[in-house]
Parts: sequence; C-alpha cells; structure tokens
Amino acid sequence: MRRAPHSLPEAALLLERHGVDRLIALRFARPIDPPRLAERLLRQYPNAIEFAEPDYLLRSQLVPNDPLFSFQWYLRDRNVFPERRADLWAPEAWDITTGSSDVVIAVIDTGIDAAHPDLARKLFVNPGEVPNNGVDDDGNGFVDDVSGWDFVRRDPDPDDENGHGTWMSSLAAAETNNALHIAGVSWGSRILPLKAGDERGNFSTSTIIQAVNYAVAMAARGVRVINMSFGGPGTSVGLERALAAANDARIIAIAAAGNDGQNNDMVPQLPAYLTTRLDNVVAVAATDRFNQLAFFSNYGRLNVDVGAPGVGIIGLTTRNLAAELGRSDGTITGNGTSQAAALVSGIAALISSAYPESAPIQVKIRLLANADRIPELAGKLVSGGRVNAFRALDRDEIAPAPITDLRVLSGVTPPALTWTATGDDGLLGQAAFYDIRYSSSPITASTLRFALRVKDPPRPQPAGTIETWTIPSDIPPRTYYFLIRVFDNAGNMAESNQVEVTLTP
Ligand SMILES: [Ca+2]
Ligand SMILES: [Ca+2]
Ligand SMILES: [Ca+2]
Ligand SMILES: [Ca+2]
Repeated sequence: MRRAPHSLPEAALLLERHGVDRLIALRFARPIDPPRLAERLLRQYPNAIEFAEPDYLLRSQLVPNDPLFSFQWYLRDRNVFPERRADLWAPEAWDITTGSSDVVIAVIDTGIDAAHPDLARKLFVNPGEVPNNGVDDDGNGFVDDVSGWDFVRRDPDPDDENGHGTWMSSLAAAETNNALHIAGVSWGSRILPLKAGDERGNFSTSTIIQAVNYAVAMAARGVRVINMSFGGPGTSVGLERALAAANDARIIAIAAAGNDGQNNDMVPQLPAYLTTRLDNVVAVAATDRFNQLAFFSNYGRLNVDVGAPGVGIIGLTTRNLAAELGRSDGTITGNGTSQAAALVSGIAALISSAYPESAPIQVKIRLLANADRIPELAGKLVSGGRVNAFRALDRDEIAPAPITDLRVLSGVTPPALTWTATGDDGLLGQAAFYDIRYSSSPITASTLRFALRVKDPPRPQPAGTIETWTIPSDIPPRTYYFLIRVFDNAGNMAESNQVEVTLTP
C-alpha cells in the first residue's frame, strides 16, 4: 500500500511520476473541433507530445433514467456542439430544482388518460373531496371533483377522447426518473386536467372560461400555472377577465401562438394575444432543432413572447390511441406550438417551485429575459429568443436601482423622455425590461393596473447610459403622467419618478 506524501517535494515527485506536471492547457480564440485537433497534434509531434485530448467541460447534471430520454432532444440535445444547442437546457435546470409537488399545473385541454402508467401518480388530488359519494364535499360547486373536471360533458372524469391533453400533460410533467417512457420538464409538479376540448380537439371560449375559473378557485390548493395549448383567430373580453382573475390569484397562463405560419401582430390570435394586455399571459412560438422558427409557427414582435422546441416532440398519448397507431410504448411524436407551450408550462412550474413567492409578471420576465437570443428570431418575437430553463432559474435578489432623473428632453419635437439607465443589480450591469406606463392622473400603486402600457418599449442599455425615448405619435394629445418600471432578468423591479407631459396635436 502506498502512503500519502508527507511533504510538498514528495507530492511534486508524485505528480512528476504520473506526468501530471507536464500537462499544458491550450485555449483557442476561434471554435475548433477538439478531438480532431488533439489527434492531429499527436500525429504532428509524436516525440514531443505524450498524449493530447480535449479539455472536456463537465458539470453535474441530473439525467433521468427514462428509456426515451435520449429521444427527447428538446430537453437535452447531445448531438450538437454546446453553442448550437436548441434544447431548453433541462438537465442543468434540474440541478437547481426538479419541481415541487406544491406546484400544480392546470392543463386546459382534451382531458387526460388518468391511468396511463407514466401519468397516474402525477395527478392532483383534491384533498377536500370524497370520491364517488355524490356529494360536493368541499362546496366548490362541483360534485366529486377529485382530479379535475370535464367541462365538455359536465362530469368529474376528464377522460381524453382525443389524445392531445394527455400529450401536453406528459410534456409538462410526466413521471420522471421512473425507468418508464419519457421525462417531463417538471418532475415534481402535479397535473390538474381540466377538459375543455372535445374528441375532435375543438374548444369553445365559454368552456375555457369555466376551466380558468376552476383553476382560479383551486389556486389555494397550489395551482400556479395554466397551460393553454389551443388557439384561433379572435378576441374575448370574457377570457381576458377570467385570466386577469388568474393573475390576481398568482397564476401564470402559457398560450400556444398558433400553427398558421402567420404574424399575430396582424391577426389577433386567441388566447395568445392577451400577452399584450395581461402580465400573466405568455405566448409561445415553436422552434426546431436548429433554433429556427418552425415553418408553421405563428410569430409577432409584439404578440408572441418566446420560442420553445415544437418540432419532432415525442410525448405520451392515450393508451387507446397508441394502440390504434400501433405504438405499444404509448408514445407519439409530432409538431406544434401546442407542444412548445406545454414545455414552457413545465418551466414555469420549475420557476414557481424554486421561487414560490414570484408574481406571474416575474415568472414571465424570467422566461423572456433569459431566453437564448437567436438572430433568426430577432424582430419576430418579443424576447427574440428560445427559452432556456436553466437561465430562467437564475438566483438574483438584487433589484435595479430606481430611476430618479426621468424628465422631458427639452427642445425636441416630437416630445421625448430621457433618463439615466440603472442596472441589473442596483447601478451595476444591464437591466432586462422597461415597462413604460402613462395615465391622465398621477399613477399610484392601486391605479397602476389601469395605467396604459407602452406597446413597444426600448430595451435597457448598460447602467449609466443616457436613454432617450420618443413618445409614440399614436398616443392621443392631452396631459399625461409617465412612469417607468425597470426589471432585471429575475423580475426584480424598481420604479422611476413620474413626469408630467402635455402632448399637443
Ligand atoms: Ca367539489
Ligand atoms: Ca364527493
Ligand atoms: Ca417517465
Ligand atoms: Ca438583479
């Protein structure tokens, strides 16, 4: 048996004997192919180099044992260089949290195959309800609502006659690390299936509103996320009001942008357009394995927030449908902004698990501000990027410093505002978002929600930079009070002073 070295020189001798002291790390300014370069160096200098090898970048990564995980490129793509990754960085995120069982994801969809072996243990169970006794034990207006509700057939069994709801539920929160089928994004979170779509996958807004209201009533039981993987052209005040109530109940709602290949800034898409009106709605586009917008995905610089993988997405379907398709493993693969939204719902659940005090606006900002910016997505999405679950979980408790010098820039027409940019942390770094509000009377904490929101605010520049911003010409002339809220990438917020501006025709 060898004894441990007693002295520094002895240790140095050990290193020398093993040749560790002769190791040299090389760094390259440009991207290289490490294994090929190592091989070439060895061939070129056989007498000068004992061995050459890539300097592997390692980090702890929770990789689940689900057999189909290797096909889930959207969680972790192992077949590309790191800088080309188009997945949502799930294993890195799982090192921070795998999701809390206190967080419930309400999946408003076509229901769920509740006995599916990779989902059965993931269902929310209403602790206030005694099953099958014909009594509304918790007095919420629904008899025997133990694990969700069927708003189509008005019964306590949200059975999935289509397959879509089971698929979306599995992407957000399939049972994971159970050596079966797939991994879900938020392993720990539970699923509340709210059936609002029929066997053909048709949803009506009235049914959706009932499902949203149910989710709001269940906020006290842990509902923090609503998934809305459906859409169509239109607007709805009713659904806007239901989702505004969800915002007050601290629930974030993730909406699919739609699969028409269209610009949602031109044609409002329901419910995705509500992102421009509510702090808790996020509209999600679909991206592919190359970080490109999927050809079918809707987009919109103002109306669609962020991209997420939505092409070639393997998930679970009902056991009935799998049998029809001849897929004995119960899986299905396909494309859509539906899938992209469901994955983002899983990430929102991870954020709510790690930061339970987060308001919906903070969850939304985490999703948008930490997206990997992709040149091809710039100008097409609010964030200009694809969601990154790991970065979205950034621990940051330091808010930007308040803006104290907001004022009207003198001597310019059209009128403009100017202020000094604060930072990510106080006066350091770069903040993530400005939310510019205006109102005909001074804005207070209680009237902020009624203050109008500037549609297309500028992005913050590094701390200390003088910002100037021209007031948009489509704001009707009168006297206004302007206020800027500045957010960092974790949703920490500071306000500016208010400035009075009179706009003339
Ligand atoms: Ca009940
Ligand atoms: Ca009952
Ligand atoms: Ca599984
Ligand atoms: Ca900060």
